[in-house]
Amino acid sequence: MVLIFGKGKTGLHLSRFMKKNNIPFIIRDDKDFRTEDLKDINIIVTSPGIPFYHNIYKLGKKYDIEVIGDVEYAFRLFRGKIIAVTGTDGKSTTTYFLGEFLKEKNPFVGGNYGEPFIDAVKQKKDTAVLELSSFQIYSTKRFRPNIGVLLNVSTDHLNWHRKSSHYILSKIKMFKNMGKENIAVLNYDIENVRNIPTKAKKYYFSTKILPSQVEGIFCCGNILILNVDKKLLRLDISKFKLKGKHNIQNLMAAVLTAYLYGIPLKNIEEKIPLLKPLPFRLEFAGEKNGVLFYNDSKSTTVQSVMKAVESFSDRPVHLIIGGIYKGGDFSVLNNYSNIKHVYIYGRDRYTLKGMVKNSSISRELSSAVKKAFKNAEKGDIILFSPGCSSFDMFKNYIDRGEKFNQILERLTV
Ligand code: UMA
Repeated sequence: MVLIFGKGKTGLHLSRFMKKNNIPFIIRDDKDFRTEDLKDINIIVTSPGIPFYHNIYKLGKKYDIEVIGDVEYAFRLFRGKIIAVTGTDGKSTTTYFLGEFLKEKNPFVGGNYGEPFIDAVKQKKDTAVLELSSFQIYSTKRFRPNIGVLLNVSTDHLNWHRKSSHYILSKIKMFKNMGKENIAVLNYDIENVRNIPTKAKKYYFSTKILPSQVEGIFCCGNILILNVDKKLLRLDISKFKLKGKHNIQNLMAAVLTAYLYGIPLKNIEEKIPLLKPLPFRLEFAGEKNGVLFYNDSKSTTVQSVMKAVESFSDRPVHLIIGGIYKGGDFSVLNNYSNIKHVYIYGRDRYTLKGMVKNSSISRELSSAVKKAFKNAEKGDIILFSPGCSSFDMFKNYIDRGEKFNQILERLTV
């Protein structure tokens, strides 16, 4: 019998799958689990949010019951091809791009982004494009994708992983499992990503010209150059709508991956002008009194705040950050000359205030927005890029983004 541990979205989808396939199971979480529940259990399947130091792992060891995450469980049952995207930032956007490029193949697109991987098994899909968080990779054992994409690595989620080496290890894990018939798509510009240990064939993406012997993709202005199998191919991206260098990186990773998967370059090129920012990912939210508002509620790391600020390098920015601090050095924000002022709100506002010089604090998001609007002049940008978790005041980043839009609607000129 299976013990599903966790009663969130993952637990719910796992239990639906097991019901449909007549797999005996019980579902528990911290609130109702008792050690006696382990009596007839031969495997425990955890949800991504169950940390590696949780007691369920210790109990599994003690009673000799295997404990695996939902991704490993689905992997053992899935018969199609897997493209897995991971990294600290840009995972959702890159996964979405890939979903668009592969659309005619009708792939499953999910993982950390949207629906859990088990749904791909249920739907008997030929291909799964998965966004995987470090939480999800950590709880795998044999999981290995046909194509693995690593966008970047920085020390996000230190509160969950406790040590940065642990976090980095979990990102590397899936590449270690890959064999020479698999493909790794890696960021050439980050040394520890470039040199990641794997037997998979490596292809790279870079914002600088790649040496001719290195296979991959790089950009020159509005042109992407693909160097694969001794062929040099060009791709026009002048109609690509998303802002920022990081989105070019995400695009390059997705184009290269889709091409290596077998999608003709012409079909990929046609889709590029149609790509849109994901909701609450540096999304234009409106204009008031000549002041432009951008909603980047999905930003939960200092790296994503930096990328958002850099996207407006030619404009004065009033930056709003705050929530639950997950680690990272926010003092880097002191180096940006385009930031006029930083408005900090939420539970960990004092911690953040200690790092950011030109800043002020408010308890509520609405007061921070009002202050920013009062100070902003025509042509300025008000950028909501919290860089922290949302759970102090909101259900998740979507709820947080929606609340920001409501505050904006009610702002009086
Ligand atoms: N629980 C416990 N004890 C714990 C922790 C959790 O009992 O210590 C149980 C509770 O019953 C709780 C449930 O586990 O209700 C929650 O499980 P979960 O946190 O794994 O949440 P799910 O609803 O299953 O959502 C998960 C992902 N959540 C996390 O990784 C924290 C979702 O990513 C993902 O979309 C979903 O699976 C589908 O695959 C969200 C996320 O915030 C979007 N991800 C992080 C991020 O993007 O930064 C990694």
